[in-house]
Amino acid sequence: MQATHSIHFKLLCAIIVTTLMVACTSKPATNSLDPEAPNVVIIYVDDLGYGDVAAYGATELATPNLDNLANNGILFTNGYASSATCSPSRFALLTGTYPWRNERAKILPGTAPLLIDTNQLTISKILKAKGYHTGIVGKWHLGLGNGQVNWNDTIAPGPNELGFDYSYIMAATQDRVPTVYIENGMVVNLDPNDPIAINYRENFDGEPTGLDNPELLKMKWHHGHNSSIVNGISRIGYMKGGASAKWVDENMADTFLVKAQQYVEDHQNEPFFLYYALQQPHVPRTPHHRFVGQTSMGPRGDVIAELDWCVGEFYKTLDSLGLLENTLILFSSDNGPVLNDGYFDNAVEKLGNHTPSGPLRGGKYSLFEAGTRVPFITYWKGKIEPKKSDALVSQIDFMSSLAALVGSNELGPDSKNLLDVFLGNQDQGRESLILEATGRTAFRKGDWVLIPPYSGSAVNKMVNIELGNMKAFGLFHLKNDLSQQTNLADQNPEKLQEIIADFKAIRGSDYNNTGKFELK
Ligand code: NG6
Ligand code: CA
Repeated sequence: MQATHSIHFKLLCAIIVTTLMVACTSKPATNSLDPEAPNVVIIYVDDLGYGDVAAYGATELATPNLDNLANNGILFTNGYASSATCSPSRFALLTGTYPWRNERAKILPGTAPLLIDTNQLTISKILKAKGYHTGIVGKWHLGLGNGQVNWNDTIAPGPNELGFDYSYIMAATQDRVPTVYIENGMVVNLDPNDPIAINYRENFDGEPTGLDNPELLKMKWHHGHNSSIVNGISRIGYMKGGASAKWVDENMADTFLVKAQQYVEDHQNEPFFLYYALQQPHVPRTPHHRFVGQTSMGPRGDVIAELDWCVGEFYKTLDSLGLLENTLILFSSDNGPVLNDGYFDNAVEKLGNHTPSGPLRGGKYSLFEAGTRVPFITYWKGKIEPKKSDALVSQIDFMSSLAALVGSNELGPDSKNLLDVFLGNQDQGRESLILEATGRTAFRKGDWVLIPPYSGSAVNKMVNIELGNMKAFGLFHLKNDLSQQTNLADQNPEKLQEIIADFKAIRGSDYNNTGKFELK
């Protein structure tokens, strides 16, 4: 009896040892990385303004967890998203390429094909090639598939074809169909007997809409957003089927948080890169009931409180696993703030004294500063010394900088290696940067910003935001005039010409998209 036991035991040991050996030797050949290589986390939020964070000057909102990162890391005062809207900013972040180089880099519908060519270099590919495990949790909004997506089958290409080993995403935005989560290309909880169909042009017979069935709505639409109704909220686009897979908006923050935490737990023993893209405070603003009423500002304030809490809980996970000293955290927002972005949610009425843009002019969709200048924080416990930095930096620089961090020589086409600036060893950022807003571009150079003339209304009346469309060139000196009140173009003709020339050198002669290239 004793002997049989010991034979069994030896056999078991042999099996375990062999399994471990196989497991070890079957690691990918690329994984030559030092196991101590730092983890990288990009925490990316949606429509959070420069003035929405207490560390950036907000007095009416508490954001203790964002403040923790900002006050114990580097708070950048001149940190930019590449665009004043989402898809172009995300495109630039992941590819290190200016969005105006890709004519499809506009706000995408939920049915858009993948915006990034699968041959194009991405941050995730660079880190994966260096042996990192790579994951994305949250908002994607970069298109999926090749044009004809069957939502009931594997959805590809998508993040998993762009260097992400793991993905748990919403396809587009919280206000666009399909309103389902997609994990590694498969809709989560889909019942094959209730297939999903999506159409952005016409409704499916018999399906209620926000336009025809306002009695079914718990949140009313203000402009747009009057198509299919999901969870009492009408969306952009029409959707049929997929009942068991539909998300519950109020649980979305928790869902993404748990997935992000799980990802870190699963990969704590290897170098990982996580792109954690939260949906707040984009519309529809649907705080979990734990956060309802936590601020005096209604849903917009409450989802910022929720966002802040999520960042805090995620931080605690890194802390409890002992990963903070070995993880670089980059925090930013995809574009500036907006109040009424299409639903009646009291964002305007309950704003009180809060200023989502802080001292900046404009907001989401705008070529003025608040469109693209956003909260921008780097944090690495024990490695980054806390400070404020005025260096000119952009999310487009993450790609080349992270490549440098992991010992890769790859450079994104428009991305600068600012690793030393992001780590606080240096204060010299970019010399210049092209800003984009709904297809228009402006040019920041040093303390100056140049906005070329654009036709179109000065103000988008629906969202009540100044777009930055001016009849003549705008030239502003941001150091002396942060809120862009004084146009110095007429007073400084030489400066104006100098900056136009620099702008053209990067952007090309057709810098304001007139289609009229200048004759030499
Ligand atoms: C706009 C939507 C807005 C928002 C935005 C995308 C209307 C009228 N407005 O077209 O609500 O969804 O697209 O926001 O439909 S972003 O942050 O993803 O770029
Ligand atoms: Ca956005």
